[in-house]
Amino acid sequence: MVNLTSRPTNASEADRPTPRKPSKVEGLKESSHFLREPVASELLQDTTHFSEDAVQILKFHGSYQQDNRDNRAKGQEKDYQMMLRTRSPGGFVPPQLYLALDRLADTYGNGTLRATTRQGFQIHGVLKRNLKEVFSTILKNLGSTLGACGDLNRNVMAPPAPYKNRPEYLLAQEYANNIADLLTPQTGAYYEIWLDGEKVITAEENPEVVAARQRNGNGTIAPNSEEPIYGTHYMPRKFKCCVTVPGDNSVDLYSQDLTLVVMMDDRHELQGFNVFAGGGLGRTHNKEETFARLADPIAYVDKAEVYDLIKAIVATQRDYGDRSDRRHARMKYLIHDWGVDKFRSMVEGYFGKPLEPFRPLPEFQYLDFLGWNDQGDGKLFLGISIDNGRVKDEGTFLLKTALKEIIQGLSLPMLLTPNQNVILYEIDPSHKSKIEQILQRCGVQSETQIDPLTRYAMACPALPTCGLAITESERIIPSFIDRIRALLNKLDLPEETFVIRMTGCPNGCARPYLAELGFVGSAPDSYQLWLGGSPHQTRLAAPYLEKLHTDAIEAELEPIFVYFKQSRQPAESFGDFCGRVGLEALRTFALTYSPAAPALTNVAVEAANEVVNAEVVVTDPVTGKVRKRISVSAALYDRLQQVAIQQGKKTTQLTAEILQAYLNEVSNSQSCLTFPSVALNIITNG
Ligand code: SRM
Ligand code: SF4
Repeated sequence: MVNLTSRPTNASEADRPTPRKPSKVEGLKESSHFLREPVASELLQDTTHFSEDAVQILKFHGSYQQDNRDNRAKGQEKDYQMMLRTRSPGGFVPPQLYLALDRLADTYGNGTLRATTRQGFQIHGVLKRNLKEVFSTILKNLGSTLGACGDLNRNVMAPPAPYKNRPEYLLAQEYANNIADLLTPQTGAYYEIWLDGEKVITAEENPEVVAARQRNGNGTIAPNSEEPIYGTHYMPRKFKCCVTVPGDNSVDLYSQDLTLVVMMDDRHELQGFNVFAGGGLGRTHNKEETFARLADPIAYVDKAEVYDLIKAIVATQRDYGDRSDRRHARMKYLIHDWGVDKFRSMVEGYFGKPLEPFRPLPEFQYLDFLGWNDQGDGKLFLGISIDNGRVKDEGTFLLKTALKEIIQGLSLPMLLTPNQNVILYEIDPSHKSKIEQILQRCGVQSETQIDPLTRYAMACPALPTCGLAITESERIIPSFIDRIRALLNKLDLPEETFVIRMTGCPNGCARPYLAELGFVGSAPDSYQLWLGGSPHQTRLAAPYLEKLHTDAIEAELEPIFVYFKQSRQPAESFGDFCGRVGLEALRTFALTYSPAAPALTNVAVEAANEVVNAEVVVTDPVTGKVRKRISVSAALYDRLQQVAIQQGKKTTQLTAEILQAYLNEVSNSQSCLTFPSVALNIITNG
């Protein structure tokens, strides 16, 4: 299905999508009269829930119908409730909106707010009859949910760093906002349904954005449509953008459909943007044709043409993305199927001229901006870690109360981070101690007080609200982290830390495929285990195990951690180690690993010396007989040396222990055990 009639010159007949039956959602979009029906009619009905058709259209407005899965009972109606998600470009939440969300969560929701992995807030647990009140309150308090879900451009991300003296960061926020405006649906449906047609006062749109939305370069828009950029059928699937600055990967730039990197000149003036495209993480278990994919570098674009390029990329996906199979509809599959060169050439058709080559960039690093930071203009900002983004009060932990008190008292704006945390900014230094007192009184720990495993971890909501969850995620990750920390302590790795991410299904909402250790729900109480992502989320991890049962975490992770401890390079991170040695080496090591290493007695160091010298004859101390000739390869000797250093022993001592174990084995059994296998066993078991 194709929305618009005029096609760019670079498109040939062969490029036209093969006509296939459009998916049901395409029909619903077409008959929705630009997102009005059946939502508008069903909202007026006195029912507990919407029909399946209405649910699909409701998503475009920023709300999902869910049910509390903890309360499912055979023969009874589901415990229906709505989730609403804010659209907050760059994570910006003004104080008035935060306080409104806080109130709404208490009055109509489940009493919590959930900071998401795309810098939005979610309210869960809203009944259908209260939906309009919640929508309208958000709208009247400077918020929006339009386009937070559905086949549209989703919340545009940007680094949550309010540095006033670093123009590149200010520009990233500004352009995130402008892209969000450019790609906001223009339908009147949203205000008609939720505000009875009343318009709310919103910030003035940038005139360049307004002009770009109307400019029809080479078929990028349908000039007379209520939706000039999207047309009647909107996008084939969700579309995700971010803007970042060179070197800052706080936004997980490789996971996005479209990433812009702010490019400045030597005088700190904006020149243009480097553009990546084609990232995406959602997949389905046992369907190889679905996969997580990293975004590719595509081009550089001058600042004057950036909106035209964005429209050209959107138009390419809009017109050529798969509209029959929703599992194959994200732009990553278009780029995968076409290859980057063809994709670039098709985009050039809509753009109207050749694209400039991508420019060099420094390495990207993950930054979380937690703790107290200087804003660069005399004021401070404070990053507060939130476990899995859940803002709540529970027992003596009163994060929700603390945030409300601080924001109410000092009227501070907030930036939500892509890692489910919050940053409060515009803080006068004289208020620092007051804020610290409130946080302390409410039991909110600072970033240095929490385990770094927790600080860098993320988990999606999964059960009980997510209808797609196979396993627990947010509710179980704290116990997983405790167990992993206990295991690391046992293995004498108490300082070790790495990025852990967990999801309750393979859709990848907490971006587990970019973590150093990823858990992806695969069967009841079981997780796929992904290893080898980088600490800075610049590389995809790979699936090591298909179904790791929750009971087997220690048993499966211990060999991997031991191998890591023994064979890591200096300062090598866990993810980099797994990525370097590869899954096969990890599996081989785990196969030969036995946690219960036999206690070894100390024996003849002289004998060990001879062993490392090469061909030696060993006399069995029990029988006095010469049993075997043993030789040691240079490689094994190197390994012995390495392991001895790691175990804090002399090479001679380690070798002696190995020799003793070998002799014991041979004297106890007449097995055909070989010296290298004994040696390896001891080396690997430490
Ligand atoms: Fe997601 C669907 C939660 C970020 C990939 N996601 C869902 C739904 C709405 C379930 C549903 O369709 O019924 C989840 C609601 C759960 C609940 O109870 O609240 C859900 N996704 C989330 C959030 C709240 C997770 C979180 O821990 O914060 C994130 C909301 C972000 C936001 O503010 O917009 C969230 N989802 C993501 C991300 C990460 C990202 O965007 O950076 C991804 C992977 C990146 C990507 O899109 O490729 C992601 N969510 C999905 C997918 C798979 C999409 C695909 O291409 O296959 C689905 C299922 C679908 O769309 O069919 C999904
Ligand atoms: Fe739900 Fe799966 Fe997303 Fe988790 S990853 S929120 S289980 S869709």
